[in-house]
Amino acid sequence: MVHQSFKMALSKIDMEMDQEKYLREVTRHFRGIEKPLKYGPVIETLNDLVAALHQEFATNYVNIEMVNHIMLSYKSNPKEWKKFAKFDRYKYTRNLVDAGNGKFNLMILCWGEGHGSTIHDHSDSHCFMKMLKGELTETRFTWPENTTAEDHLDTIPEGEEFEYHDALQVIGQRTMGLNDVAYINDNLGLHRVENPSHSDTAISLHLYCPPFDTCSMFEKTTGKRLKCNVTFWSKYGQKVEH
Ligand code: 2CO
Ligand code: FE2
Repeated sequence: MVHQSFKMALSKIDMEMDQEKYLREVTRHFRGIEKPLKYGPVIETLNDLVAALHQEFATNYVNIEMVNHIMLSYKSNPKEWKKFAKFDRYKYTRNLVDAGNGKFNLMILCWGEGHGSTIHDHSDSHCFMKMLKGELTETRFTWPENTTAEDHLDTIPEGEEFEYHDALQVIGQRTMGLNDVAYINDNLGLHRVENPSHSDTAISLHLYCPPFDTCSMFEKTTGKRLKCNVTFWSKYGQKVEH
């Protein structure tokens, strides 16, 4: 009887628990892992990686440590991903590899020499970023302080123009090399990612769960926030016409 009601409770959770809500909730606690798990699946190819991710996201109970393990375990093989690696001359490109049945997005980002992102958030999703080629520097920032010009009224000299600054603070910086994985979510801050090389390109594999198509960009010196759409340069190896 006890067993029966336990099963009923579980199936109720299964039906009612929206995976997106569940993943966003785990976002508050997960911090990323640096070594593959001892008991995780063996990932030898990009196809293995995609298959393992589909298996992991098949139910509502995604083990985010396992997702991290899968990203860490894959060893970059250019032959497997080169059909997705499409560059633009002026900015980094986002190339969709797999839409994960709507539960995650797997994509390859191609960074030309010196290309970089704005400072941005990740729309409350998990973001795993793995190096496939070259190096990327990730700089993390605090969220802008939640203050308004009114908080500064007593410090504004009367009759003078007040320019309100709320600069973002740097929390940390790291340079990632081949096969490294970085993890970020909104609780860990904002980031900017840049290819520090002026002679080599860089390529990275990103997994976002849940997927998102808008995020916010931030101005470093003012903390000003701007909502923006994120788009794909190509999908499944085919260029997207805008
Ligand atoms: N988040 C950025 C994007 O999806 C890339 S920086 O690494 O997370 O365009
Ligand atoms: Fe990012």
